[in-house]
Amino acid sequence: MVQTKRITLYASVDSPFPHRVRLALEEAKAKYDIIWIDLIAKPEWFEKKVNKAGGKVPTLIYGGGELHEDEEPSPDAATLVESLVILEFLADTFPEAHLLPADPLLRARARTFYMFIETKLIVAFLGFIFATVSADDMLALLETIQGMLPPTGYVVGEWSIADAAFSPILLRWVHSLENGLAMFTPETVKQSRDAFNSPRFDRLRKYLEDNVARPSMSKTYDREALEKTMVRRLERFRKTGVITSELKMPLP
Ligand SMILES: N[C@@H](CCC(=O)N[C@@H](CS)C(=O)NCC(=O)O)C(=O)O
Repeated sequence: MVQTKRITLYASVDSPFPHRVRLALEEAKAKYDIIWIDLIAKPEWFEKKVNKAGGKVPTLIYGGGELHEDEEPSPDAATLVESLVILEFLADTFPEAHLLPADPLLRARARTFYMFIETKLIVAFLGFIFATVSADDMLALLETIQGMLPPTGYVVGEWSIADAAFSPILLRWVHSLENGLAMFTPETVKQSRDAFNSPRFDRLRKYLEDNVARPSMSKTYDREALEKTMVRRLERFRKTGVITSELKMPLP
């Protein structure tokens, strides 16, 4: 894989957004460094020195030398934010990896799909975890997404950044039903699990299995670490109503 500049990714274990980027980096067989950011005790230096526009992960530094915590990237390095933008950048930077198909129509289809995930699924998923979106609504949305998939394979046939955009969220939803690390009720869990394991979702289950079987997923998904962070995140939510630095709900 041709790669001319150093890549440093700032990521957190629980967030699906840096996970998207790691999937693409692994699929591209890119060489990259990771600096982990604990979002619940976010270090001040991250926003002051690295991502001055909000201190969010993922942040990808392209160029410059090796970076350590509490260190400002060199001025000749580029700072990239927004997971979908970074996915597109990686598809352009690693053309041999075919992170997007060559056919313009398939490329458009991949982008339409990830925009749907971005505008509909992200909000619904957060709402589901924090109990403002019902099991029925979440299942109906997942059924719509399932309907966008081809009969076999990935979103546009071959694996692409559309799958990187979707699979980290789907996986977290399924695992939240297994570990109960969310604010929803046991009835919601049962209804959602029964539905997901029924023939209604055969295609989506197979799609998830196919993604989980890829080395890029096994290398980037640390379920145990994620669950530990979710416990802390839910504790903070119960005490303060804070979901993320931008999202807060009034406590009852
Ligand atoms: N639209 C952004 C979303 C990134 C985002 O919201 N990241 C959250 C983690 S889930 C974050 O870093 N929040 C900063 C904080 O909680 O302090 C993307 O796709 O990259």
